[in-house]
Amino acid sequence: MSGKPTDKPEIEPYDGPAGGWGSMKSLAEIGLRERVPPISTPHELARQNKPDGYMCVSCAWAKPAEPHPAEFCENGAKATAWELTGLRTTPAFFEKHSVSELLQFTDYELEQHGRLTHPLRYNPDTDHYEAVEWEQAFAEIGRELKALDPKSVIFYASGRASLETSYAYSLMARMYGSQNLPDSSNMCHETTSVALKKCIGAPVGTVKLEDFEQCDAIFFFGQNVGSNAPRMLHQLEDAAKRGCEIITFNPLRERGLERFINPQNPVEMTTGKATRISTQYHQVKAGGDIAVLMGLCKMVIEADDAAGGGILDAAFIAQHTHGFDAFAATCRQAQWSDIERESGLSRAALEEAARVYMKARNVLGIYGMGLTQHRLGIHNVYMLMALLLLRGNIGRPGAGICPVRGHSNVQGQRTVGITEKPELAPLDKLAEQYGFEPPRDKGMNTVEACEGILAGKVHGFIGLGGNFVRAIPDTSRMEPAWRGMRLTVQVATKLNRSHLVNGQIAYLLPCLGRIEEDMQASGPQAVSMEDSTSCIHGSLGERTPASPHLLSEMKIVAEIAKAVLAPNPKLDWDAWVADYSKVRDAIAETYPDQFRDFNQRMFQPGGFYRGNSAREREWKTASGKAEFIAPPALSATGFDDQPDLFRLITLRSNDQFNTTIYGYHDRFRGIEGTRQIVLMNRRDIERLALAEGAEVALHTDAGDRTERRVNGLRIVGYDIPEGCIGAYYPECNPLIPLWHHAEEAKVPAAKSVPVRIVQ
Ligand SMILES: Nc1nc2c(c(=O)[nH]1)N[C@H]1C(S)=C(S)[C@@H](COP(=O)(O)OP(=O)(O)OC[C@H]3O[C@@H](n4cnc5c(=O)[nH]c(N)nc54)[C@H](O)[C@@H]3O)O[C@H]1N2
Ligand SMILES: Nc1nc2c(c(=O)[nH]1)N[C@H]1C(S)=C(S)[C@@H](COP(=O)(O)OP(=O)(O)OC[C@H]3O[C@@H](n4cnc5c(=O)[nH]c(N)nc54)[C@H](O)[C@@H]3O)O[C@H]1N2
Ligand SMILES: [Mo]
Repeated sequence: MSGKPTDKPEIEPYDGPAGGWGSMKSLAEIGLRERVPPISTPHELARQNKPDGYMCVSCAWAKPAEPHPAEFCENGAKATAWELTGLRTTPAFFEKHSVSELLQFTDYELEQHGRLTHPLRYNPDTDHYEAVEWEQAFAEIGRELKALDPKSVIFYASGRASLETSYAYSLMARMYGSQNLPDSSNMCHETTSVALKKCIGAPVGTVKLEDFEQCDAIFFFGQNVGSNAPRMLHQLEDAAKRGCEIITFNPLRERGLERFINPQNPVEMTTGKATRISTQYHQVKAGGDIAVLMGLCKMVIEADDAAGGGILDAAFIAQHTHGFDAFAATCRQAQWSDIERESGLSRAALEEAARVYMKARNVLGIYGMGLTQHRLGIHNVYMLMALLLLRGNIGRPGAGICPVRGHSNVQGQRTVGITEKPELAPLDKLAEQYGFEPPRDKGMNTVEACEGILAGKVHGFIGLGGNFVRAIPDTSRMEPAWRGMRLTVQVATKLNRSHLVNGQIAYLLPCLGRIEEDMQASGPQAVSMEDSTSCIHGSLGERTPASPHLLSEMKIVAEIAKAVLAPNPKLDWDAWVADYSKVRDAIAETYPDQFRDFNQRMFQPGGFYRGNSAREREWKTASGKAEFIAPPALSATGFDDQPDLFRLITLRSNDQFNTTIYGYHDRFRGIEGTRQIVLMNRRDIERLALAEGAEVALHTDAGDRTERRVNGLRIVGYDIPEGCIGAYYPECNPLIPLWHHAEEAKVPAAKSVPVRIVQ
């Protein structure tokens, strides 16, 4: 099986569970697809997410102290095979294909040639990438950066690079004079970082793995666990078997949230007996979660009113929260007709969910992009937090909030200084530790960087991983503007579209992956990362690198730093590269509370916990208490409903990691051989006199004059609420206006884009 698109795509409902033999079969195909030598994948997978092994390059879900014999999942294995691939994208490949030609390739075609092997410079005269020496690359990048205004240069990071590299990278940017440090989290959980900081005083989740053993109910919003954090299915399965109620809100019936067969459980595998995951499944409208949560909070508050107390945790509310009275008044005034209309759910369904909430002693709130990627995304998070606060469901065992992060070190990158917000970096400490004056003004986040590029104010872009041009909104406007930059440098493992849309001077610098041995002067180097539960893990790669010409990300950052910065007696970049434990010592000095004894603790089973004030019921907020914040509207979409204006949800398939398209099998959704589809309710298809299988275009209708359109999508009748449609990311990114983003957090609102269906 090649994983390529086919002329005859198959669309059939998938009846199996998540996991099970389907995932074992898929695993076997992956090895073949990537031409990984058969013995090497099992060996590497056995080391995945183990205390003495390496941390999976896929998602950021927590790694238990006592791992399963095989602590990996189908998609983690795909990510591993993707990195270990036997295929190579060499200078000969670039001799054969011009950049203009490569621009016609799909995302899948670009990455399928395997790992990059040599540093490359774009030659605009021939329109080809050509191999260069590393020294020459660093010298020219250094010269160019020195000639640019630091405030016009962006230093992006995509959420994978280690804590060590990320710390060094953000330090280098600040020493150079730039605080333009956007991160992939600007497109992802920045909504969480802004909202949780404001309401509980900590920007990250409070839940730890042990809480899954003690919760009585889980309220689960907008996260596709079966595809995007499959190892969490183990915790959900155990909780479900204990009788924990799992109440799910998602427009789509995602398979992992319905049923799961644990591939590592021989009895389940032979009997085919799946565990039911969700006890209630509510197909909320895209953007309808504020209304859902308003309904739930209203029920709880009014039930307490009626009973004369005893349902709310009045003592907790009095001692620990602020703003309850105003919030409760808003809930009491909310009308059920509005709640039902905006959520798309009946009062009876919401009452059923609320009853579980009121009965449960300990409740977890879990969520993903379904809450964060909306115009009013921060209010989604405030509302989920409010529901938990009503019964004191935070800061005690089995209770709390759990945003499921994306990239394997995305949370950690923010922890060690990759942030454009000066208040989030310990600037005084850095000034003292390294004897320099860091920039104090706010830098650009992802959306602001794009605005700067469109306005011609940004002249340089350094990308530490990722595929920025493809991941951001408004692709058709951004690509031409991108070429106006003077310098673009991409540090990467595989070729993607961001490497083809180039500034005047463009470099593509290939780096080691996390699974590969990182040999430096003092010996092989380990690195570390932080998971979704704030636990920090060491990771040691042992694989022979894909090419002898690759450098580690740490080395590349250090060489750029040396080329652009004046020597600093307090910072020896070469010594850091020779021995990463020195970087960890430096991190521990900058963040003594969280990283003390970093080198001693990094291989502790289960990782070491860096702490969370809200988990201790210490509220670092403006009022010194946890905040109830009432929403300004019941819809999170930020636009008015109009006839035939659809809410487009941009989705990941089960066969991709963000812009990396492994193949064309969206197994759980029963879509095979194509990504050019639009999922649509059958009543909508009928009402618009369309037909399943018909080809249509999507057209954004957001009230501005820019034309945004994606053609050639085939209609698939699907179980999705009326008025909502689904289509794949990144193919549909040209439809999202850059200004259509979450208030304050500026996360592109990729889960409710106003579009019309045209022919
Ligand atoms: N295999 C694999 N793993 C990954 C990734 C990958 O691409 N592939 N990406 C990684 C990254 S960076 C991230 S951020 C995470 C993303 O993981 P998720 O947070 O799961 O993100 P999405 O796949 O975009 O899916 C969001 C879910 O929200 C639902 N949804 C959409 N709109 C709404 C809404 O308005 N309300 C509610 N309640 N639900 C809604 C969708 O149906 C979908 O099930 O996964 C990480 N892990
Ligand atoms: N419409 C829509 N847009 C979205 C989203 C959505 O749901 N809908 N989701 C958003 C989210 S949550 C995110 S996180 C962003 C993702 O945005 P990014 O993080 O920028 O994109 P990725 O697709 O993860 O990047 C893939 C590339 O990373 C490089 N890479 C892989 N491993 C390594 C490594 O170890 N080191 C280095 N240096 N490079 C490596 C490879 O070259 C690969 O091609 O997209 C966002 N965009
Ligand atoms: Mo993400």
